[in-house]
Amino acid sequence: MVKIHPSEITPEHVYVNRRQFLIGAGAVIASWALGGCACPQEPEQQPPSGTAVPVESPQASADAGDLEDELNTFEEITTFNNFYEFSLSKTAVAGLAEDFKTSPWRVEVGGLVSNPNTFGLEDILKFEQEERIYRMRCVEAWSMVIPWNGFPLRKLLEEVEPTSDAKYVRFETLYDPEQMPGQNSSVLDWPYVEGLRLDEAMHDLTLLATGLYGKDLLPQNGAPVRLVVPWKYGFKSIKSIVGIKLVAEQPVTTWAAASPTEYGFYANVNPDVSHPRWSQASERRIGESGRRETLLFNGYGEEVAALYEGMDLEKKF
Ligand SMILES: Nc1nc2c(c(=O)[nH]1)N[C@H]1C(S)=C(S)[C@@H](COP(=O)(O)O)O[C@H]1N2
Ligand SMILES: [Mo]
Repeated sequence: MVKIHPSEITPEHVYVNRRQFLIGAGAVIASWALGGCACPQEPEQQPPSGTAVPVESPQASADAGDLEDELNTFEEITTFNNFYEFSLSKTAVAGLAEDFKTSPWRVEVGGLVSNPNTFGLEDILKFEQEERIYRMRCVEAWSMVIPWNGFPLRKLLEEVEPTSDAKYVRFETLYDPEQMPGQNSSVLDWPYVEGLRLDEAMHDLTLLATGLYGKDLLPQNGAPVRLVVPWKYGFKSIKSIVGIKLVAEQPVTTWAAASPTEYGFYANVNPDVSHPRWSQASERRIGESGRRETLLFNGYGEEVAALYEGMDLEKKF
């Protein structure tokens, strides 16, 4: 049980000089882009700017299985955020979330489990924290590469001991309209809810993140603890979690309820299944010009494709 000590925090420049492997892609962090953020501001339900533009040839490095992906900068990752509880404007979230109170924080874990428990943040930080560099692909067709700190959700679920009736996991974000101004509007049904099938939740790639770039998560990224499911569209990676419930039935999730023809429960990244209003075949990596090919399962197919054997991934999007 190791908590990352402040003295062990890796400065950004050390990250970029170390050669690191992207989990599941064998990708090497080769160099460092100093470019500014070309941050557009698309609301979740509008196609990103550039979608109508013909797709440029994907870079040679975008071949599946042999990616050379650079990390996005700390600045990019912390100033371009989807977090509708604060704002629909990606560049306004960080400022509005600045004073968000993340301590004390409790995550209630219950439902179909033998050993329900409420974990304080201090308990969550007792799980051995590791670093995972993952691609994140938003359903809006932009992406980033983020060095997370956290631990497999599986480890927490094993402690509460799901019963044999548990088939799905339901996650809930904090509901606190006084702190989260976006919750005063009915743009979505609050609190934000997400869900996974139990085997997806137990998969080694599924992370509970508590930090990035070796620092505690900032509010805009879902402090103090959020989910990261790298082979699914970003909206599955629910932020600022206060509740985790093991359930028998597939949970009703916020985006799927808001617009079922556009957002499914599974939401696995799939370049062949277009969003009704834009193609998912390519994406814009924040900080890059041009576009990259989007990869099936966001490039994590080797690890996760077996979870969906026999399923119609177009119907069960
Ligand atoms: N509670 C909550 N979680 C959320 C969202 C949100 O609006 N509310 N947005 C999602 C979307 S659409 C994306 S792309 C990612 C963005 O994570 P990031 O801002 O840390 O990059 O968070 C996801 N988690
Ligand atoms: Mo997203």
